[in-house]
Order: sequence, then structure tokens, then C-alpha cells
Amino acid sequence: MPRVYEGHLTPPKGRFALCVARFNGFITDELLKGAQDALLRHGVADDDIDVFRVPGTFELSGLVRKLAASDRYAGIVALGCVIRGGTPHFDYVASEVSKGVGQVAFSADCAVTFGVLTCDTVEQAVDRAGVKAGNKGADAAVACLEMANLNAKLPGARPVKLATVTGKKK
Ligand code: INI
Repeated sequence: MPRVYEGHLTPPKGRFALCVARFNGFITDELLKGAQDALLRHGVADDDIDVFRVPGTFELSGLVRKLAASDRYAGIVALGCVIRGGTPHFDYVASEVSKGVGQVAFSADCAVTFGVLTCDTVEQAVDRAGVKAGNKGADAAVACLEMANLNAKLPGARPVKLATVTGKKK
């Protein structure tokens, strides 16, 4: 029989970072609540969740890169919301955050997932922040948990540093 590696929805050792943009806060606050609730309901301890806030979605990638490099997290979730306006700004912010967080996800040892909404309208964003289309923050948190769980099982996996952000050993 082949040996199958897959992640389960149970917390591995280590902390989770939820990185959230304040821009479009009426949406991102809901993504954050969804992400936090999803982790807690899957057994992640409240004390093992750190929330980091940045001004806008553009700032997420830099923060996610630094947190991944700290080796202190089993998982990092990026949460933001970009809504198309009348100028090309949307395209620049959406493109940079997807590339930036994607690059970190590709190279980091920890799980990095993408809970950034890129919507044409406010209504689409509302639907994806807990109304008609579920909560994409919760979805990204569950995906992060699964990947963190899988990472811990991979052959040759390196253990995450079990320390809080302030350096206190757990
Ligand atoms: N930031 C967002 O998170 N969402 C947006 O829709 C958005 N728009 O459209 O402008 C936005 N802009 C701010 C950007 O993320 C940076 O914070 C800003 O450019 C400073 O670097």
C-alpha cells in the first residue's frame, strides 16, 4: 500500500498568525472573526493565535514574509479585501498581494494561506465575508490548519520554534 501524507484538521505544535488589513475594515473584521472562530472550533488554543494588523492589503506580503522568517509560526493567514474602483489601483494592489503572499507561501517552511478578497463590488465582498458565499477568512484558516498539520508530518519536517512573539517559551 502506498504511504499517504495528508493534513488533518487538528492543531499541530506551534502558533498561528492572522494578518489583517484595516482598509475595508467592515469586511476584513468579518474575515478575521471567521478565521479566529474556525481555528478555535478546530481546537487551536486562544493563546496560540496572534493577530497582526496592517494599514492595507498591499502591506500584507511584507508582514507575512517577516513572520514566516521568524520560524515562530506553524501557520500564517493573510486577510484583506480589495474592491474594484474607478482607477487601476485595484489591479496593482490585488496583483502585488497575490504575488507577494504567493512567493512567501512557496518558499516558507510554515503554512501560508490567502484569505484576501478581490471583488468587483461591495456586494460580492459582503457575500464572501459571512453572508451568501460563506466566510473566506474561515476557509483560509481551515486550509492553513490542514497545511500546518501536513507540514508537521512530512518526511524530514523541521519542528517550529515553540515560543511566543515576546520570546516566552511555551
Ligand atoms: N487597500 C485595500 O486593502 N483594499 C483596497 O481596495 C484598496 N484600494 O482600493 O485602494 C487598498 N488600498 C490601500 C493599499 O493597500 C495600501 O495600504 C496603500 O497603497 C499604502 O501602501
